[in-house]
Amino acid sequence: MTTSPISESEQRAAAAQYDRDGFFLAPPLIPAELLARVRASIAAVYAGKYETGIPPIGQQPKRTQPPTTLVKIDNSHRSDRTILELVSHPAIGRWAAALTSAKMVQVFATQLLIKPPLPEGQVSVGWHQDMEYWEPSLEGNLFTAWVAISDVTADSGPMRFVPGSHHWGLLNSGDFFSSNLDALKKRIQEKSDRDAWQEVPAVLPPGGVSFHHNLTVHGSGPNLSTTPRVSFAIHLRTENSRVREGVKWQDAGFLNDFTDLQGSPICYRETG
Ligand SMILES: O=C(O)CCC(=O)C(=O)O
Repeated sequence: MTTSPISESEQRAAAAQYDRDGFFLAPPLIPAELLARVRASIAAVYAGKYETGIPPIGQQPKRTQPPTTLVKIDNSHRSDRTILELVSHPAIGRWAAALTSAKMVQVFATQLLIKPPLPEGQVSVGWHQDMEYWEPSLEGNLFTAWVAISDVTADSGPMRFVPGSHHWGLLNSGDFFSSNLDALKKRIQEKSDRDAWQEVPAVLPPGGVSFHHNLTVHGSGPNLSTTPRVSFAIHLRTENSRVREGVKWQDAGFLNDFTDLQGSPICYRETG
């Protein structure tokens, strides 16, 4: 677990890697003590118990059994103070700022993702670019931090990134909700007019964090381990981003109003 400040040379190397590849795997950032509390909060939210009385976005089924499909719970940080503490953790903010040279970093949406261990073909996350989902409402410097709560091993269906794909432009050819990764890969290759395709798995220990650019192509395969893969995707913006003209927050779905600091907490602000 790294709490130490990020040195200038470390920052330069990390930012260069992020610019080149479109993603970066930070050293583990979240203390074990917080992870233990977050796991208890996840169990409560999963069961429909909301500490703040605010439900997550969208219809949540009554859950009394372990999951049999991908669980995606949007904005549970509004429902639970410990989850809010995690997603706005200053260590995530510091690394986010270091990678993007930001003066300010703000959370604008989160997803709790639980991928149960199930055979091939049943639960994957289809190749996509995050911007496909944000482009109607937002523009500018937007990106994602992904925090491993469980041990994300090579066989647990880790996220996989296609390095350099953030230079391919917005392709609008992905689908988070499809498990047909091969068909999506073909569609993305055709649209981007590229045969070359490399995949890098983001294997992370509990508390490990990856960051990816809003145009980086990513997805994940089935969880072939014996335990659920548990994580949070934390969607972030810098001061160099904005709501598109004419967009009203009530029409922006799972995106939180930037002026609502409970829904959109600030996790980094430059001082001095
Ligand atoms: O958890 C995954 O496998 C995919 C998550 C994702 O698409 C994201 O964090 O943007």
